[in-house]
Amino acid sequence: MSDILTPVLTSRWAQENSWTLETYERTGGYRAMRTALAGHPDQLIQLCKDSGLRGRGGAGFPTGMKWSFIPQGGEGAGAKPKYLVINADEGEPGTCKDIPTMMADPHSLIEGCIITSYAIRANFCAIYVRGEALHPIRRLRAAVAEAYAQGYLGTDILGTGFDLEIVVHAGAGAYICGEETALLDSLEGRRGQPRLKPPFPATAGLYASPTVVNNVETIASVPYIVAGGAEWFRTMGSEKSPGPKIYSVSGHVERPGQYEAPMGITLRTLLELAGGMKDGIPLKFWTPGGSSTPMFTAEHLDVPLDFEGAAGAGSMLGTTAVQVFNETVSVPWAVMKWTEFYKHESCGKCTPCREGTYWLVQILERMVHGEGTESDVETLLDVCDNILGRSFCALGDGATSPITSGIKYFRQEFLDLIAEQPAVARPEQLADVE
Ligand code: L3W
Ligand code: SF4
Repeated sequence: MSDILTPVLTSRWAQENSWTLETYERTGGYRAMRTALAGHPDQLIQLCKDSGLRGRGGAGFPTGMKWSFIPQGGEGAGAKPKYLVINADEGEPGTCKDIPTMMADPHSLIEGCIITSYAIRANFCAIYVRGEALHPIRRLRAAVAEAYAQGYLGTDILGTGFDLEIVVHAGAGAYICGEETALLDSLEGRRGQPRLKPPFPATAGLYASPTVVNNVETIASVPYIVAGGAEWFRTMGSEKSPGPKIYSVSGHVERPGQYEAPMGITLRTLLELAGGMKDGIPLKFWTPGGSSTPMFTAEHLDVPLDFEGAAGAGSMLGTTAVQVFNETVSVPWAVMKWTEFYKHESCGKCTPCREGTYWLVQILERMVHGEGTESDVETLLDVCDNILGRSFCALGDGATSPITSGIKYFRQEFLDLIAEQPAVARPEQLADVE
């Protein structure tokens, strides 16, 4: 099984003091930066395009193409500055890949930030970290300080004439601030709520200037692409979804954790890596990429977990947060808990999501507590239909995924709640889930 483990992004995680500059440099760190700064920025954009790297935050947008949207030229007086913003507001339920990356290998992200900033001609980079993640914030700040002290950040980096400042910014703990434009508002000191797109951040982002917003894992991949080349990167994964990926596996498995593997791995293989189902109790349902991605069942064990494979089977790759649930778990109960999360995190800006998530929770809670009515399943689907595609941002759409997919695969379980009115609210069900 070890032959399918890459590892690239996690290659330093087991090293002693893996987070220090000393370990990073001893294991080849900051060499890619030297290579990159010796070349032309446009070569880096082309390299990123050639590698096929796609955004690791959920949407899979081609990274090199995003960089190329930053307008170049017009560097004289009046030209707007360019910015790089790292979305480290990891908040999607089940997602735990960016925080471990920042804890174990913060310099890979910093080196990626330097190379990317040079490529897009940015002299300022903000890393927006989820506010609750105190330890990663401290570790990242310590690593940034090390990089400044070594001359890798600041003015005239390594005598190349390139200047870069990096600021590690702590968010205030709102899921919506993982949406890129809400994140930008929050970074500017405003209440984090999504902006209308277009204009996309590449045109008008931070302080209305051209801004690349990329996920931590995306940018941490960049030094490896510069060091190994586009062809090497494409030896992993599939043609349209190349490269390695960190899958966060949680729930009813023997060994929950982060597993790095080439894009396109299946749940069947991931389960083998994670020691199989906990206590041998069979699989019932799972999410390929967090709760915002429609759930899968035991029928989907061989779906390739890349952007095309997940979409082809009716879901999304999302953040590759693989949450695994065994047969003891009530689907309506799990769906209710996820929906409570979305209701709580809805920013309230638009009516379909603000009101819709409220009503979804009302209906699910009364069903789960044995007080449902015969029309509840259809009402749930109707409310979802009025949220999906009618909300201002992806949070509203994501809130409907657990419900519509749960009813799609387990409709009878919802109907049984009404027919039998059993008491199924059993929070202790997941007490042993790590
Ligand atoms: C310039 C254009 N730029 C698109 C850029 C856009 C963004 C990226 C992707 O949502 C998904 C969501 C969550 N000119 C452009 C352009 N861009 N067209 O490309 O954009 P988009 O709109 O496809 O997606 P998004 O708004 O970034 C991300 C899902 O991921 N998700 C994520 C959850 C949470 C986390 C987390 O906790 N860290 O990621 C899980 O499934 O639901 O569908 O940069 O500007 N013409
Ligand atoms: Fe806010 Fe929800 Fe509307 Fe997004 S969909 S803008 S989170 S209310």
